[in-house]
Amino acid sequence: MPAIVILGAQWGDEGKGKATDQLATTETIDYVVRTSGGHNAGHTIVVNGEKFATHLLPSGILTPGATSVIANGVVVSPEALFSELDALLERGVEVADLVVSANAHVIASYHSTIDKVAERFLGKNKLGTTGRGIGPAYADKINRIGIRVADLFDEGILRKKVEASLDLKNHLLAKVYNRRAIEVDAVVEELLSYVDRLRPMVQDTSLLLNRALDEGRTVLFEGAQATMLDVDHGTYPFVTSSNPIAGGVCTGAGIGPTRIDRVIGVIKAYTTRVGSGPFPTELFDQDGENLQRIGGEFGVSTGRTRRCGWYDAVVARYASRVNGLTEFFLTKLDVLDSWERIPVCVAYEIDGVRHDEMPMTQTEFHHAKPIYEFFDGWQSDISGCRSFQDLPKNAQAYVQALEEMSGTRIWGVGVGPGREQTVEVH
Ligand code: 2SA
Ligand code: GDP
Ligand code: MG
Repeated sequence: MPAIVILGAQWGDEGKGKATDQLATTETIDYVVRTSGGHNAGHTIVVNGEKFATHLLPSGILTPGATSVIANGVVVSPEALFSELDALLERGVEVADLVVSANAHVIASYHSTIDKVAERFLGKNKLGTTGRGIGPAYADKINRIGIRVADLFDEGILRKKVEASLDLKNHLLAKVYNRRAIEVDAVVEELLSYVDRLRPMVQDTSLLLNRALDEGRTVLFEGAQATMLDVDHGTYPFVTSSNPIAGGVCTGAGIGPTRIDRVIGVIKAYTTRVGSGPFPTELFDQDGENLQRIGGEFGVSTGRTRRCGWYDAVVARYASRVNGLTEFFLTKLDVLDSWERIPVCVAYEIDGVRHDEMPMTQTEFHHAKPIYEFFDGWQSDISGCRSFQDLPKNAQAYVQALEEMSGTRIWGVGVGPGREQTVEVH
C-alpha cells in the first residue's frame, strides 16, 4: 500500500500519533509526511512506557529508517523546529532523517505576537487558538506576503519580504492594538541564524514524494488537527487556518488524489475539543469531568483542558464523507471501562426537526441537540486485551454499533496509550 493518509475525524487529539506509530509497526514506512498546520499540533507516542510528544515534527521522527518530511502545506517555525529536534536529541533518541520543503511558509516571531494580541483583542469572542502564529502565517500566505523557506537563503530577498510583510502589520499594531512596531533588522537577523542548520534539510518535497511513490515506496501522510477544524469543512470560524482533511494532503504535499490508497480516520470512543466553538455532545456534569480525568484530556502543546462529550456518529459520518475514509482507527475505548451505560449521539434535533446528517449551516449546528442511543457498558479493565475476541461482549457490541452508524469499517481499536495496546478488528 504505497500512499496512506492518517487524519483526525473529530476536533483533534484523537490519537493520530499512536495510529501512525501503530501503522509503522505493521508496515515498513519509508516516509512520514506532515502536510498542514504547524507546531500547533501535539501528537503523543508512548514507546516502551516512555512518552514522547511531537508538535511540528512528524511522529515518524521516532521511527529510524523512515524519512520525515515537512511538506509545502506546513507553516514552519524554525525556532520550534530546532528546539523540538534538540529536545529529542538530548533524550538520546535516534531521530530519523528530516526533509523540509523549500516552499513551506515560515512562521516568524511576529506571527505569534499577532496571534496572541488578536486573541486578547477579541476578548470573550476569541477563537481559543494555540497562540503559535498559525492563522497569521496562513493569512500572509494567502495575502501573498508570506516568507517561504527558500527565501531564507537569499538575504536581499528575505529583507524585502520581511519589510513587505511588516509594513501593514506595524501599522495595525500601532493603530489598533497600541503596540510597538516590530523591527525588520531583528526579524531578518533571527531568521538568518537558522540558515546553516536548515540548508541541508531543504528539498523539493513534491518531487521527492512523487518519485518515492513511483518507486513503490510506502508514504504515510500524517494529519494534524482534524476534520471539524478544517477551514472549509469544519465549524468555521472556530477552526484552524488550514485544510486537515484528506484533500489537504494533495495540495499540502504536491501529489495527485489518484495516488492515495488508504485514508484512515482516527476517532475517539467519545469526543473532545479544545478552544472555542460548538460541540453538541459536550458534557458539563460529572460524566464530562470523569472523561476528562480518566482520559487525561489536556492539550499536548499548550496544556489546556479539553472539553469532553459522548461519541457523535453524525460527526463520524460527516468525516467519512468529506475525507472518503477507507477505515477508522478507534482510540481510547479503555477510557469508557467504568461506565454502566454509554450514550452515543445518533442524530441531532434542530429547532424541532431531526437531522441524521450534518446540517448545512453553522447557525443550525450551534442549535443542534444530540439524540442519544444507549449502550450497556462492560465495567471491566480492557487495557490488557490484545485481540477483538478478548474484549468483553458489551465492548465488542459497542465497537460494532459505532462501526454500523459511522459509515466506514473500523480497522483497529486502542485499549491504552502504549504501542502494544491495540486490537485489530477485522
Ligand atoms: P490555531 O492555533 O490557529 O490552529 O487554533 C485554531 C483552532 O484550532 C484548534 N487546534 C487544536 N485542537 C486540538 N488539538 C490541537 N493541537 C494541540 C494538541 C492542542 C493543545 O494536539 O494537544 O496543545 O492545546 C490543536 N491545534 C489547534 C484550537 O484549539 C482552535 O480552536
Ligand atoms: P493526536 O493529536 O491525535 O496525535 O492526539 P494527542 O497525542 O494530542 O492525544 C491523544 C492522547 O491519547 C495521548 O495522550 C495518547 O497517548 C493517548 N491515547 C491514544 N490512544 C489511546 C488509547 O487507545 N487509550 C488511551 N487510554 N490513551 C490513548
Ligand atoms: Mg494532539
